[in-house]
Formats: sequence, C-alpha cells, structure tokens
Amino acid sequence: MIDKIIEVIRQCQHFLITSHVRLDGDAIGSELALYLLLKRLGKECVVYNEDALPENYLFLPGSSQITQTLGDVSQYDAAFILDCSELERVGKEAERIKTIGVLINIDHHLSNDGFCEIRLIDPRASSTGELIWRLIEAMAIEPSPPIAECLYTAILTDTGSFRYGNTTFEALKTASQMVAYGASPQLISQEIYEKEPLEKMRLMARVLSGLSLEEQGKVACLVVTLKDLEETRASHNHTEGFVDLGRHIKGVAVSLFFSQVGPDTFKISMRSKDKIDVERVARMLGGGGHRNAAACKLQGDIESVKRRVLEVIKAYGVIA
Ligand SMILES: [Mn+2]
Repeated sequence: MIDKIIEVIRQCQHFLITSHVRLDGDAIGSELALYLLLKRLGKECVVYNEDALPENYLFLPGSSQITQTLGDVSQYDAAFILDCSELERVGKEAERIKTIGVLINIDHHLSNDGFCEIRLIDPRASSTGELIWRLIEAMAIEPSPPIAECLYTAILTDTGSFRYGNTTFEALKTASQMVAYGASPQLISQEIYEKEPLEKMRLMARVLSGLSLEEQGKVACLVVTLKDLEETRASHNHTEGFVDLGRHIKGVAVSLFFSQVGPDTFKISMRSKDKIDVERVARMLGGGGHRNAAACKLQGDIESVKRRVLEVIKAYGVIA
C-alpha cells in the first residue's frame, strides 16, 4: 500500500493535508512533516485544519502555513487525511473534502475500518508520525532537521512522553533516528510542556478541584463546563492533556474527562492503565480510539452522561 501512496505523490501536483478537530501533537507533527516533504519534492501543498493550532505547537517549522480556510477543493489532485479513523473527524468540511479525486488515509487508530481506498493503517504504530516516517524511509529520502523535529514531536506527544503502552521499540527507534537527523528532545519538550499559558493552568486548577473518584477509587472523573472556560478565559484547546491528570492518582485504573461542548453535549475522553480496554467502552457509546486512550460524545446533562459511562464500564467488566 505504501507503494501506491508513493505513486500518488509522484503523479499528483496539488495536495491537501488535513487532520482531526481538536488537534494534538501527532496530528500537527505528521501534517507538517508531510507538508515539508511534499514541498521539498516541488509539490503544491496546503495544510488545512478546522481548529486553530494550540500555542505550544507554533514553534514547529511550517506551522505558520496552516490555514483554517479550506477554499476551493477542485484545485486539489489528492488529499491526505492524517490521524483520522473516520473522514468525519476532520470536521465540518468533511463532505467537501470527500469530493477530492484521490483520498489517502494514514492512521493508527484501532477503530479505523478504512474509509478510502488508498491507506496506510497500522494500529501497532505508536503514532501517525511513525507511519509518515515509514513513508519517508520507503521513498529513500533523508529527512531535513525540520522534518525530524515534526516527527519527533508526533511520537513524543502520542506516547505521552514515552510513557504509554505504545512506547514500543519501533517508537523509540524512530524517535532516536529523528534525534540523529537533528531534532532536539530538550528544546521540543520545553516548547510543548513548559510554555503553558496561564489561562490553562487556572483552568486546570479549577478542573482538579472538582475531581471525583468512583468505583472504589478506580475511576477518576474530571469535568470542564463551558462556564469554566468562560470564567477562566480559556478555550477547549487548553484542555489537551487534562484527561491524563486522573491517571496520575494511585489506584486509579480509568480516567474520564468530561468536556462540555454544547448546552447538552459532552465529549468524554478516556484513559486507562495497562490492559484495561477503554476503546471497548468508547465503542459501546458510539466512539472509538485505542486500548488505553479513547473518546466518545454523549447528549445529556453531566449527571446522566457520567452515569451512562460508568454503567458501561461496570457492565463490561473493564475494571475487575
Ligand atoms: Mn495519533
């Protein structure tokens, strides 16, 4: 399948690169690495995202080129949809993107059942960044330091700074190769983790003060409401990583983060330790993801939404 993607890159001239709403380091790092690669090959290329780039990723090379306006899609020969298990994950422009002649999906989500013909999907890959690296290697191209920086960022962030279950030999090997090609782990960590906006820390303090533990301390619940965002002048972008806070607590097996996205709508992010499978829980509720990191969206007030998630967790014996 990788050969097919290389063929498309060789034959086409105008590319769109996009990823999911609520951008993360893997989505952004993968997009920019691919963008820099295609540019180097003399291609025309646009990176479009529905959401704005979180501030801590602005240091990445090429980030100023990312647009939030899709424009006329008829100009594109092909579109790369990165880190998305479904096309709908790109947001409101999914329908228009679908009309682009050639769609290529590069992704590592377990729940991906292949929404387009040309795809590179491997749930064993730590990150989409690792798959972009496979593509670059297959093309026998030596990455520039900016490309290495983007891919290191993708792997670093999707493995939770090399702590999660997806921190495989392959992930570490690829990351170390990126260091050899010019990525600086210290500089990248500082940019991503040590330049948090004050609004985010204020919001975090507020969210943590509302922490509750369920199921004999095995499930941690954190909630952020629209009111919390308004009163701390923070945005949804600032909640990236909050779901991990619950997992830091001793005895917690599953961490849930309920984020209000509409008057009666919550997005629920789930994280688990070890072999506990939250992908299954998310899937039962209409969502998806990976074994240790999944998400879904539910309608209702916070109490009823919380109850439904906890019921599924109990019913499926996720926590013993
Ligand atoms: Mn990813």
